[in-house]
Amino acid sequence: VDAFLVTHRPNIFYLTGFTGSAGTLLVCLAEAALVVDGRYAIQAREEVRTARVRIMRGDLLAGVAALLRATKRTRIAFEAAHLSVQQRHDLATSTGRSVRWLPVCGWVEKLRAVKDEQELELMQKAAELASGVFEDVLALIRPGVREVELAAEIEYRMRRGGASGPAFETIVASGPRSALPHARPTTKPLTGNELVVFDLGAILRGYCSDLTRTVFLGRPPGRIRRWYSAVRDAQEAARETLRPGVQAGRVDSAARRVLRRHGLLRYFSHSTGHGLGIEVHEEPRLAFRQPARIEAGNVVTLEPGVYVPGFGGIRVEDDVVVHASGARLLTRVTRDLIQL
Ligand SMILES: [Mn+2]
Repeated sequence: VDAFLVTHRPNIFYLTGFTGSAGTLLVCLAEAALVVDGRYAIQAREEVRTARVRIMRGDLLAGVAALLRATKRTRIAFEAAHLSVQQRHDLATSTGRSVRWLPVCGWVEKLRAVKDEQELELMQKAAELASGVFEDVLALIRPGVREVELAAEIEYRMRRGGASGPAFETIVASGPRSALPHARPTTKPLTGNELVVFDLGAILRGYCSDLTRTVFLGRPPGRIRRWYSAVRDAQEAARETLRPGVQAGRVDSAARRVLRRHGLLRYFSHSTGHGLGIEVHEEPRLAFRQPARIEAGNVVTLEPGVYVPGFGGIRVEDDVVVHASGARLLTRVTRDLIQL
């Protein structure tokens, strides 16, 4: 291709360092141009070293089309997953028949999946921030406090710790609501003798963390202790499988095997983990029969769980980086069942 049009913000950030909310990147063989509007003129020039900054009035894609008309580039790749049908139509209309638009997928995502030392340092800090905040908030967890209050405390403290925001909407799910893997916090107060799932993550200088712990308020009955250790063992089995060259699906099945042995597999309703970085869900996916190979430098979550409808759920999630010899933990909170 003569050029590659990058429209996905996390990809633009990865390639240029630009953190603005609107921008389009045109990568050619010898140079690249970041097209932004006047709001980002100062910021883009400060942040971006790897591309020329072009300030445009009006629609950014129309600006890109004008650039392309002027440069006689004829084969342009675009990010098929990150351009709307309308945008694709408008581009084709404004560049005319001289330009061939080629849909491509995952070009930058594939690069992003392998983190360099500098990225790993940031991700370690993002993981430590989430870990520290969770440990601090433990002191506030007691019967009577509402889910939303704890979620607010977590997000506030992450922000105070330097996060630009939460990596996703913080989950605090208590009692039967903990059986919903993506429960939103409600005004429900915590009560005694119930499970509470906390899932939180911080964005620190562009990089995400993602941490889940399950707490029991009171003395957990034997059944819950057994389920909890099955989930923890499933996570451990996945972690032991994780190394460069292994298929992502094998990491997932290592966790599934443990849960099956405990008769809990039918309560595990999602995949074992996902890549983590500039986005909270990225490559590689640790999902059922996923054939992609794990590489050194991948950062993934390991988060098996069991969700029993009407009763409650248990999930344990950590972030790990893959090294030549295996997986190293980035998050650092006890993985024992926390009793309060
Ligand atoms: Mn996760």
